[in-house]
Amino acid sequence: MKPILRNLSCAVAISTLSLAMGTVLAEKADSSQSHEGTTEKAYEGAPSTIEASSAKVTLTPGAPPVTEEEFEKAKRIFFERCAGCHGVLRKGATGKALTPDITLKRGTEYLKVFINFGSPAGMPNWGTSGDLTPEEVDLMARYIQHEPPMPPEYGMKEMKATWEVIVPPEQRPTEKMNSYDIQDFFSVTLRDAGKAALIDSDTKEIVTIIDTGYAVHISRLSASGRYLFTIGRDAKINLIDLWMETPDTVAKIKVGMEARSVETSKYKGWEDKYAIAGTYWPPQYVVMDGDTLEPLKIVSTRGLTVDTQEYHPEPRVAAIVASHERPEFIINVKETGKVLLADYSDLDNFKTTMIGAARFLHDGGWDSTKRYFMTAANKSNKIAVIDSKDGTLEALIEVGAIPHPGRGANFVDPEYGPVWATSHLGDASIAVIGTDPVNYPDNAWKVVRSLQGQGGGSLFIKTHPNSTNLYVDTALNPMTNMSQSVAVFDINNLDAGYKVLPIGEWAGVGEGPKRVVQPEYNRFGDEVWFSVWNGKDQTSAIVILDDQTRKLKHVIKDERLVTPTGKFNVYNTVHDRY
Ligand code: DHE
Repeated sequence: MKPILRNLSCAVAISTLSLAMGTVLAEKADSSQSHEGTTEKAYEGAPSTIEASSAKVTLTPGAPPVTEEEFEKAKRIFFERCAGCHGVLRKGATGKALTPDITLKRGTEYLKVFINFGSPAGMPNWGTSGDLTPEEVDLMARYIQHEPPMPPEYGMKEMKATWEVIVPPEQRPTEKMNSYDIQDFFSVTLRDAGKAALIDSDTKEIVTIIDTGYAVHISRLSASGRYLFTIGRDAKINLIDLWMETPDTVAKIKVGMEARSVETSKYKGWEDKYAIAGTYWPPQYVVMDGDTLEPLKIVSTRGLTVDTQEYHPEPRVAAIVASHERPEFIINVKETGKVLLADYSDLDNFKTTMIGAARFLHDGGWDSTKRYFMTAANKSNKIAVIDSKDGTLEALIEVGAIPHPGRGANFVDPEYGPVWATSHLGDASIAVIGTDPVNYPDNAWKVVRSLQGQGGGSLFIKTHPNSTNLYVDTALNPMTNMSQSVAVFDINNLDAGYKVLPIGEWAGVGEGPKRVVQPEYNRFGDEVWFSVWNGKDQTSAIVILDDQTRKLKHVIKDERLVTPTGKFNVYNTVHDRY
C-alpha cells in the first residue's frame, strides 16, 4: 500500500492542512471566536492516513447518484478532512454520526447548507471558508448519503509483511557505545517532517535525526531506558537503540493504517520484554516483542459503548500506559469509553479486564504513586481514575470543558496534599484533584482547586518533583498572545495566580503562528523545554528556561527542526515523572 504522502495531490492537501494547523486556522479562529469548538476542531482535524482508494465502495439505494470518479474524490476529501471528527465509518466521534439512516432523511440541500456554513457546535464552514468549492460541497452532501466505504482490515499477515529487523539483537552493542548521558536525551517529534530529533540536554546539540512514520506522534521508552519507540500517524513504529555509537533504528513495523499510541512493559520482571501499539484503524491493539517488534498478539476493540450499550464498529485506541502493579497494559478505548487492562503474562490465555468509564477516552497519566491512572473522558468532561492495583474504577470526576492533560502534572499542594492536575481545551480552568486516599481521604478524587489559567485551548500542563513551578500551555487558543505564551503558577502560592512568559517572542523566529506547546523538563528538573511550533516552511525553535529563575537559558534553532511538537525526556518518560 502506498503511503498517502507519495500521492502528490494528497501531499498538497496534507501540507495545506498542516499549514492550516499552523497558520490558517489561527487566523480563521481569530475571526470566529464565537464559533464554539473551533479550537477543538483545529486539533481534531489532522488528515487520516488511510489511503482512500483502499476503502471499498457500497452504493446505497435511494441515495443521490455519485459517479465512480466522484466517489474516489469524495472518499479522499472525507478521509483527509472529515474522518478525524466523524470517524472513518461515520459512526460519530467528536463530530456527529453521518450514517445513511440519518443523512438520507436530511437530504442533499440540507446537508449542503451544513457543509457550506458549518455549525455553532463546531462543524467548520468548509464552503464559505473556501476550503471546498461549491461543486465539492455538493459532492460531499451526496456522498455522505451512501454507506461509508470500509477500509481494509489489517492483521498478522499485513503486519509481518512490513516488519523489518535491521540489526538483530545478537548484533547489537552489549554496552553503551557512546559517551552521551542518554538518560537526559530528548526525543523531539518533528511533526511535518516525519522525523524525530534526538537532542542531548548537556550540549543542547542535535545528536541525530531519524526518519520515522508520517506525522510522528509520540515517543516512549523501554523500562531500561535503552530503547526508544516512536509511532507515526501512519502506524509505523521505529525501535531505536540508544546504546549505538549514533543511536539509530534497529527494527520497524507498520501495525495498521492509522495510530497514535505506543508503550512498553514496565512491571518488575517484564522490563523491555513487550511493546504494545494501539491503532485508530483498524480499531485494535497489538502486543509485540520488545527487542524486535515481532507482532505476537492482535486484539480487536470493537464492541459496545459504556453508556447506551450500542455496537460501535470503530472504537479507536487512544492512550496506553504500562502498569507498575501488575503485568498489564492499560488501554483507553475512545468511542466505547472503556478502559482495558490487558494481562501480558500469558499471551495464549490472554485475559483482559474491561472497566466502564465514560466517552471519549483520550489521554492521561499516573498519579505520583503510579497506582492510579488518571485519564480524560473528553466529551464527558470527566477524569476517570483507574486503580491499577485492584483493577477497578476508583472514581469519575466532573471537571471543566474537554479536559486535555497530556499525562497531567503531579505535585504536593500546600493545603490539600498530593494532587494531579489537568488543563482544558474548552475553558480556562485547571482542575487540581486530590490523589491521596490514605493521608487525605477527604480530598481524594475531588477537585480541590479550580485555578484560572490564561484561556482555553490548552493541551499540556507540566511540573517536576524538583520544581515548584506549574506550566500550562494554551497552544490552541485563538488569541495569538495566548497561543504564543505560557502561564506559570507558583505551586507554593497558587492563589497568587499565574505569570505569563512570552516564549514565542523569546524564540526570535520571526513570522508565523509560533504556537508554544508541551512543556517538558530535563531529568533533574532544573530546565524546562518548550516547542515553538511554526508552519512547515517557517523557522521553529525549542526554547529552554532556567526553571528556578524562569529566565531564558537557551534557544535551539536549526533548519532541521521542522515543526517540533512533543518532546520526551528519556529519564522522565521511563520513570513516568510529570
Ligand atoms: Fe496528540 C498524545 C491523539 C493531535 C501532540 N495524542 C496523544 C495521545 C493520543 C493522541 C491518543 C496519547 C498517547 C499515549 O499516551 O499513549 N492527537 C491525538 C489525536 O487524535 C489528535 C486530536 C488529532 C490527530 O489527528 O492526530 C491529536 N496531538 C495532536 C496535535 O495536533 C499535537 C498538538 C501536535 C502533533 O505533534 O501532532 C499533538 N499528542 C501530542 C503530544 C502527545 C500526544 C505531544 C504526548 C503528550 C505527552 O506528554 O505524553
